[in-house]
Amino acid sequence: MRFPRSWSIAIGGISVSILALWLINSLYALYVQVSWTTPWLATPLLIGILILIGIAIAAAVYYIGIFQGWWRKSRSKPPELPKVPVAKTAAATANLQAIDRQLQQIQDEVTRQALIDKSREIAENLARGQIRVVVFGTGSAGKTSLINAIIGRIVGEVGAPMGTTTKGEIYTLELKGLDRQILLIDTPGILEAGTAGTQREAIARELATSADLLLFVVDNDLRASEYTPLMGLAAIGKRSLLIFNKTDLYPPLDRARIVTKLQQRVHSEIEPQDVLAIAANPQPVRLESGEIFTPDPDIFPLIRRLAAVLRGEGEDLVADNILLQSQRLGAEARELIDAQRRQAADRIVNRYQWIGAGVVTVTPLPVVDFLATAAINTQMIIEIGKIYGCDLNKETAQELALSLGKTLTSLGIVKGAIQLLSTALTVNVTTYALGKGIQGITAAYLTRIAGRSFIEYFHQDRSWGDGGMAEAVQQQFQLNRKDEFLKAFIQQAIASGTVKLNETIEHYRQ
Ligand SMILES: Nc1nc2c(ncn2[C@@H]2O[C@H](COP(=O)(O)OP(=O)(O)O)[C@@H](O)[C@H]2O)c(=O)[nH]1
Ligand SMILES: [Mg+2]
Repeated sequence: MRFPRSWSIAIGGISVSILALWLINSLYALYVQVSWTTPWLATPLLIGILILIGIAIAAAVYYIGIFQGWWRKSRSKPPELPKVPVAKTAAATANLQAIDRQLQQIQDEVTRQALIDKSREIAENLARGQIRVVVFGTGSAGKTSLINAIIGRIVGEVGAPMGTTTKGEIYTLELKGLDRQILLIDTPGILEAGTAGTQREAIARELATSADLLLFVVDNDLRASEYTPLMGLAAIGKRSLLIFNKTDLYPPLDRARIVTKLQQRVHSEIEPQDVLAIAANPQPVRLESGEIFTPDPDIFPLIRRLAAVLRGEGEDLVADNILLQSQRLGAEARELIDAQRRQAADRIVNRYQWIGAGVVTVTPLPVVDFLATAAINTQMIIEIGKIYGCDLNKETAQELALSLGKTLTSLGIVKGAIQLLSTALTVNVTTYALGKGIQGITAAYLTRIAGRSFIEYFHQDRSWGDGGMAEAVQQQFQLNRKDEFLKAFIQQAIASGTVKLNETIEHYRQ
């Protein structure tokens, strides 16, 4: 037979009290006795014994606690935040720092400042820790009505004409069980008529791209103008809910058909449970009795799903988005730096191509095969390398120049270039007769092919790519043989004095 719990507590309590009384009594007797014999010892002895008893009780409680598992919970408590977002947040922070270093390399001050501001904004968003829920979709689909319904009070002007919302309007929400504050952001719609609409659309798209979570509102099956941006955003990893609003306008069967259709259309990027049917602001209906009746908003499925997503994925959504944004910013910065480097490298190639041409024209080389070697200046290679942050020594540059020269010759590009330019010259410059100038302009042309090939080589971190040097060179030859380009190239040759009009006829035959 088991004792009731209250009985055990009572018996235990009485026993402990009796023991305590006995202890106090014994201590008192001891104290009296000692103070008779050695009075100075009585008080320190009593205090010492009390301390010992205290320690004994504490130790007993501690070990009973271990046995009962009292301390286990607080000791091995799991961390509050799941590990993944913490790692992602750290990754996002590291990424932003790397981007800041990259941004310093951008020469154009206005562009650099704009990107630095963007980077700062992302960092601030990360620090602020709010979840940005952006409501996006076609004008008049009911975005503002949806926000009104969620907030439960009128927060924005809701009207039938398109373009009620001209800029992003922000409302804050708190959700039980979620530490982060939620920002509900209303956007102007997409697909509005007129230029003002286009501008607003750009703002809306920008806001949608910055969202942690996207609520994409439609009021029927998806149009192409809705499908493209929605799938585009979902494809870059934007967490999205597709909301079919104004369901009160459809009979139940049609409503279900549209929902199924929507689920099928977006299934590659959006889960079926994230396609939700609501009526944010149902229109009044006339009852059979003739009474006018306005149904309540039907947004419960959305609220439930929204809460589940935010509670379940909130941390992930913020971290993912920050990472996504910083990656986009990084890509933008890389592209800019890349364009900047290409421009600088092109200037170098331009300079060297006419220098080389001059040298060849002054000292004509008898053998065509030397042309390529003469055209590739090792200093040009070193300078291009420097732009891409690569310090080449003279020997390496010479080796590169030599092997590229050989490749140009062995692929027949030297002869090809002579032919190409001879034809282009006779077609484009009527007063020109083929003379020794052809060697100069061919040298310039080969310098360009070589220079462009080296730009690609350094751009790809000193690699010629899968097809090797030969393919890289061929590709540049193909890219630089278009009539338009040749015409402009010849104009440049004339301007630089490499090709002189009415030159004394001195037939060049190889
Ligand atoms: N029948 C019906 N009309 C709605 C519903 N939600 C919004 N509307 C109407 O659609 C029009 C545009 O709504 P609004 O919220 O301004 O759309 P927004 O441009 O996307 O912000 C307004 O006339 C709303 O009353 C709905 O659930 N049912
Ligand atoms: Mg609106």
